Amino acid sequence: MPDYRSSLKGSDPAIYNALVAEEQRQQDGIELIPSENYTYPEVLELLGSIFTNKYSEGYPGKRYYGGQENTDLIENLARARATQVFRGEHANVQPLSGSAMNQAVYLALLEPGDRILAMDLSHGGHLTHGAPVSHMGRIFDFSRYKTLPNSGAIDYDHVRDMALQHRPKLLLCGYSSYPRDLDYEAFQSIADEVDAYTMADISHYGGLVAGNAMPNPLDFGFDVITTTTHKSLRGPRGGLIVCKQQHAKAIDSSVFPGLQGGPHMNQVAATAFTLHKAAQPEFTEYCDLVLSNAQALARTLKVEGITLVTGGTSNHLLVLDTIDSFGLDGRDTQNLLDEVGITTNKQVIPDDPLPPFRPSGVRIGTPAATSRGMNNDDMERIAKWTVAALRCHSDRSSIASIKREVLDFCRSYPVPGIG
Ligand code: DSN
Repeated sequence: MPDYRSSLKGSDPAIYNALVAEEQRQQDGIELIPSENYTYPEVLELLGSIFTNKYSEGYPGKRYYGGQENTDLIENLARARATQVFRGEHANVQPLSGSAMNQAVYLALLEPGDRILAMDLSHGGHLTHGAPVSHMGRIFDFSRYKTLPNSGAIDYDHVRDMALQHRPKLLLCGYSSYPRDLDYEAFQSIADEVDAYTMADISHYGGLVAGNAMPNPLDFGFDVITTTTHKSLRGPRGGLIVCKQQHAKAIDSSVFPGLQGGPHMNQVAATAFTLHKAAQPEFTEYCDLVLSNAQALARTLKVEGITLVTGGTSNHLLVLDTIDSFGLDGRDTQNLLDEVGITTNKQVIPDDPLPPFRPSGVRIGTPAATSRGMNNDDMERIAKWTVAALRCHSDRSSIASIKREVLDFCRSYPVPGIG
């Protein structure tokens, strides 16, 4: 194999140095952003492989260009593994990432102007679920359900009332900042009542569904699931769609030629490998640890008196109300935690009185830390460092001492793929 790194050092030292610095940053800190993860060394190898040289418009057996014997093989494997792991009838593994993946589904099943009922972004939904600033928010007619003011949980009676009132053609669930599991049976029964398609964007917890640690919407009769491949699934950046056979043709044509040109075959190869890993018993152990680590974080934070949206978690993520807990907004919290080597992201909380760039909370999660082998005891330590840093934020020597402890701790947990 050619040594790309050593040639990069000579040919573009600025980019090489940034790469080395990023390796150091990832190794020296605790990654708590719930949508991030450390991928497998094999995925890095495949992403940097010569599959990146190939154009493969079309699908296996029906491509526009020649020379597809190896690309057909990897895409067929990726599709077969996706349908097996997610117990679906058809899979498309070409979406370049999450936005294109969701757009492809809307455009496959609906006509512009059709109505979609989805979770409000500020209550834990996602930008691509029709936020007014997104193109899809302008092309389709989105109605948005919110969570309950007191508990922060979804009220399925409210979703049903909205569905009866707005008669959507698509009922969409899934979240990027909702710390609870979903009742897919309730969603499916509401959709049946109004004759809507059902779609679950399980991007955040796709790995946990693949590892059988969380319920699979397809088992409840959903039409489509979408998931990015780089979050809890631990794969390359990308998206995949798994659907009922009746939607296969519409979804495939919507991805290509509807929305995209040539797929990234290096990414498809890495997705195939990731799905092979997701089918192994060790992956289920990993997913169980992701969930129990989230419980351990929540337990310790609650003992410390921290306010958690919905009072806790039943998935891989937690949303902390930092204004209520520390009198610090999410931006200041994120910046302070960066200083001690704990990476989080500022986050709006339901009905947040503050703006998105300076919201009332932060979001944390356990997939990345768990990929480094961190366990329940480690989560307790991380929660205590987090609280200590935020409580003594104006005391520079305490901040420096927490930073040193975090750094020492991180040395015991090498990042997969670095070194
Ligand atoms: N940016 C991702 C997240 O953090 O949830 C979703 O797109």
